[in-house]
Amino acid sequence: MPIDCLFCKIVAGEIPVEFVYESDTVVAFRDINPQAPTHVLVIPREHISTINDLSVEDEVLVGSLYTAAREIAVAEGIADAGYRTVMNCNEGAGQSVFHIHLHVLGGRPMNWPPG
Ligand code: DGP
Repeated sequence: MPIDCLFCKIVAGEIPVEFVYESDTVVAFRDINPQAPTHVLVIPREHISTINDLSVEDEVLVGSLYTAAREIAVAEGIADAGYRTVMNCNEGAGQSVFHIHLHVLGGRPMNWPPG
């Protein structure tokens, strides 16, 4: 685990956060700065810094982020109305925590294109 990774500390339980979903490979919790009525972050337990660091061995793990998102959307009651999943890569795209995470946003209309 990288010494200063905030999300690794959350996975390890060093920073108390309520998980809205957890499995052997991923956990999910509410964003501290929500941009929609539902704003959940789904992260792998394993540290991966950015999308650029993914390898073919991670394909199942990345898929599990999405199946978690689907379950969360159902539990949050936003699956039918629609929701957005976003994973930012590097600063230029707005990534601020360098442990990959899938944003799950819903509960309001979503605009396109995103800002
Ligand atoms: P991004 O900008 O794509 O790297 O998203 C990082 C998100 O992480 C951002 O929306 C705010 C959220 N976040 C940062 N620190 C914490 C924290 O300590 N707890 C929680 N729950 N969310 C955090």
